[in-house]
Amino acid sequence: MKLTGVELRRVRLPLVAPFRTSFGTQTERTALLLRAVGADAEGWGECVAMADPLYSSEYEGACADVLRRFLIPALGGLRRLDAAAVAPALAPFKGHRMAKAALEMAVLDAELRTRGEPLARALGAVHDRVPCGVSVGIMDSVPELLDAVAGYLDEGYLRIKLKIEPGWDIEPVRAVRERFGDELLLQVDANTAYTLADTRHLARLDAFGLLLIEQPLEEEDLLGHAQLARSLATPVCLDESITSARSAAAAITLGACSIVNIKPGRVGGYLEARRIHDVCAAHGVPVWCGGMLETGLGRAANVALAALPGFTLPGDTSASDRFYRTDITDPFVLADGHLPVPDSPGLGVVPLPEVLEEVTVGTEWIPL
Ligand code: OSB
Ligand code: MG
Repeated sequence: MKLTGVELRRVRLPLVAPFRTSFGTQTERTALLLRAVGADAEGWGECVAMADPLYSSEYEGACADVLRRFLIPALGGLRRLDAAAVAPALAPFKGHRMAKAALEMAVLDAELRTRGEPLARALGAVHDRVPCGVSVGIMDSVPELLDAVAGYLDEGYLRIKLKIEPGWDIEPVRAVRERFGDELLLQVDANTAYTLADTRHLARLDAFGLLLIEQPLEEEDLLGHAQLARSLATPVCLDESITSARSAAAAITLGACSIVNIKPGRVGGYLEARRIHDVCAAHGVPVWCGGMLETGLGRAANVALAALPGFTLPGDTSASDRFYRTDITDPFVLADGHLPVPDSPGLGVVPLPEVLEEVTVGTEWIPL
């Protein structure tokens, strides 16, 4: 069955509370959703790019543009819905991994729904639920942070990740460790906010028994991360720097990281994400599933991925209500610190029509 076209849909969802990172403060999530339509099947994709190019070079408007002008038209030659054929068909176009990932996700969902196969099974999942962590933004004060962390722990989250930046690192980490004890699984994420000149400062985090420090230095700086890793007891984990299975292999070989955050959007899709999982497993490197404030669509797929055997650390696979009062799918609800892995065909979830209508800012049909 051939693809007849793809609908691009821009949605806007308010966040339950502002989310501050070292690169900015978000109060709403705008996102691009894709609906790949074949003769008798359709599939959903979600593009994780943000409104502005602050996390990486990609942003929503550019993703819509490259999808409409280059990527979707390049699938006109596909003779049937086949997710494995998407990346090769898009390979001539450089970069734009988040846009490519969204398109592959939509085709993959359509293909699996046609076959009646859940995404988790197709990827090689071995669990029917996954342990969940939560990413906690930078706050105005330490007491406010402690209240937020206490709330998440009450909800059952099994691991806490603190966003850090220069001026918000040692003290908040110390306060959380002192208040919640040594048993708490705790890690930090700098989103590239430091330089090698901060090495001695970051080594002060070694006192707090962190699981890892995520992406302290800039995206391109694998050698810098390798040098930093030699000076820290805290394991270095990479997020932004890992854009493919090849870059993961390079980072591991160089000693730039000993743990990898896998985000399918950042690496061009769920199939490349699985290859990164495999490369890391072959090197004995633990992985965990990152998040990009996904709606229920991307969340469903991330939970399926996180059920693969190498995902041995809790991910940023939090419940729908971590960010959204009303998700566009049936909400993912935490049970005993875990989320259930969807077991229906494809993503296993679909948007709720009324909610989708409410959050839609605009739609565009790209015929093939
Ligand atoms: O670096 O992991 C990150 C959100 C947006 C962009 C980058 C990151 C994040 C998060 C939140 O930390 C993850 C989530 O729960 O979706
Ligand atoms: Mg990160």
